Amino acid sequence: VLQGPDARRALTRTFNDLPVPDAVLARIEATFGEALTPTQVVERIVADVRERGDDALRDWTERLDGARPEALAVSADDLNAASVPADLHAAILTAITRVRAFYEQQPAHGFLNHGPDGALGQLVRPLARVGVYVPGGLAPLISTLIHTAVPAQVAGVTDIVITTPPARDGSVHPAILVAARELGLTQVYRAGGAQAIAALAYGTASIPAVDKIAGPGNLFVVIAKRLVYGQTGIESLPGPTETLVVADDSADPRHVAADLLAQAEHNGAEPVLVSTSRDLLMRVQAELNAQLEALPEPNRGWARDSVSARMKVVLAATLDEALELSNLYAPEHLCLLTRDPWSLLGQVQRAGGVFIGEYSMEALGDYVAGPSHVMPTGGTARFMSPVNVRDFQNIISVVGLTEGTLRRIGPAGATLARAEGLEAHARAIESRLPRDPS
Ligand code: HSO
Ligand code: ZN
Repeated sequence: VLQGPDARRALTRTFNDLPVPDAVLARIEATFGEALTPTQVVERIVADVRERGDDALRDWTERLDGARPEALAVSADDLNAASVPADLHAAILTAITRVRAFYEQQPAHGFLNHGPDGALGQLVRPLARVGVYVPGGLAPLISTLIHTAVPAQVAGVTDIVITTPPARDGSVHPAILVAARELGLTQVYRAGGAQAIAALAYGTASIPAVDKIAGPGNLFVVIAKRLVYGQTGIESLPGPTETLVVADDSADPRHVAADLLAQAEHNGAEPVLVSTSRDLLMRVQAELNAQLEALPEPNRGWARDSVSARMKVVLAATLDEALELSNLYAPEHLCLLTRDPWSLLGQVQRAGGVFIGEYSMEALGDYVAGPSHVMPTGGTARFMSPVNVRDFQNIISVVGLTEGTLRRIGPAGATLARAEGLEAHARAIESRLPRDPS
């Protein structure tokens, strides 16, 4: 149990020391025959896909995902034939409807004010082509496709390209295909990891280059997105998930444990518990062990790995200190399980999302609450935001002034230009100002 300065130290992060699980390093050595860093691995993969395109994609998919899909694109027939049980189909539609309704409320329009001085404003335009990365790995993240593509669609993007790692038999999970179909999306490609990010950034014969890549992924995907940024846009750097629960003595230890375990079952997850009650910490510990034992495999193994390798438990002196520590950590998810959680909202400065009270468990937010579950991780919530409509639009500034305005503000512009030593700027302004009559 961490406290005071130890807690501060444990919750302070820098992006470059994103936890790299030992299993990842071991897998790199087994795959490459040498001890490379994840960044070195990504640099190799991206350079290769950039150079050799589809062939490189197939090679890396075979090497890393164990499948060698000749056709990288999912065919229209496969897309149309995909089906899932009726309850799952209905749940997919519920998620799409609720996420869409949420983003339709986001103000995302521009402005153009015409006045006597002329017009100034902002045009808002949808991006032309967006890539959505849907992680495969331990679970087919159906919801992630919905939570990334819907805000893009609300923004007005019509050309949306999906990449997702294929299963070992080369297939894409039918529920992902059904969700794509229900979203009206037809471009689905079998490619995952850094190789898929490289393909989306540089384009290959099969996969078109996009203007922005959105969506979460494992460590390699995050590093790849960082590497290709500039060639293409990225919405944020959502990587392995993390949840910080703030709980006081009123919290139900069963709920606290359940919420921590829900995210712990994600690959590489980091659960954090901050409480003002030592008694609660003890009771959550007991609950956590009991609930872990009760989970089926393979989920138990995944959750146990996150809990044993990365879980942090903090005893805070007050709720103020708990919130201060949370702001320092900048969690992807902040869950408030306290007597009066709404009273803490004003102190929340940095988090991807805040989940208030016992009926707003983060797991519900993962699916059907409304806001996208694609949120900044690794402390990037200090400067990045959850996926939203603005990520899929660009703004164009509009300047359309009158002669009267030029006369009023032109001299200040010319003066600034000369102060910068930029004579041609000053003359361009003055060329259309009336000459001094004297
Ligand atoms: N909690 C994950 C997203 C997710 N959970 C998808 C279930 N499916 C990252 O925020
Ligand atoms: Zn989740």
